[in-house]
Amino acid sequence: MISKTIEQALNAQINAEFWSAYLYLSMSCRFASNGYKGIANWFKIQHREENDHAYIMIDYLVRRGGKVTLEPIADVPSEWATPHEAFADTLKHEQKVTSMINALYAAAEAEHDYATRQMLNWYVAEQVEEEDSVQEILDSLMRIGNDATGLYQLDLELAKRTYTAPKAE
Ligand code: OFO
Repeated sequence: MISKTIEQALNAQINAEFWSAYLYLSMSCRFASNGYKGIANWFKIQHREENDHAYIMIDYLVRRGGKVTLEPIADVPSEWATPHEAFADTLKHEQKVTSMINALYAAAEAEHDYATRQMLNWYVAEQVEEEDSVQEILDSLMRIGNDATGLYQLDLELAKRTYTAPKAE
């Protein structure tokens, strides 16, 4: 059985993961409409990964005898002036998600809920990867600046990203 405190905290995180999915789908649509197929592809895969993050937590909560409560997903922005602006927002968002995962981890420790703590280890590692991959793209965008050829090359590069199902339990 899982405590009410952890149940509520996991439900809030599930909602946050779906919000992230929605945010990245919005970014994907925005750049697809503006001819950046590679960037649109990158964000669409990001969208799928965020859904996975939510599904993993849903499965875990069910297995622990908890109740999953799906709350409405709040509105997401839909306008980004440049790819740089979208990836800068993405990094800021992922840093916020890292803090949320850390807070969940601390809550699980405070409740002596070691199973939840262990499940969250996967998210802790995933956040390191999330922040790192976005930072890498932002670094490229900084170097590219206003160079259209550089942006074109980066778009081709991001078109190569493929979806891989997560290996979390
Ligand atoms: Fe679920 O990691 Fe991004 O938000």
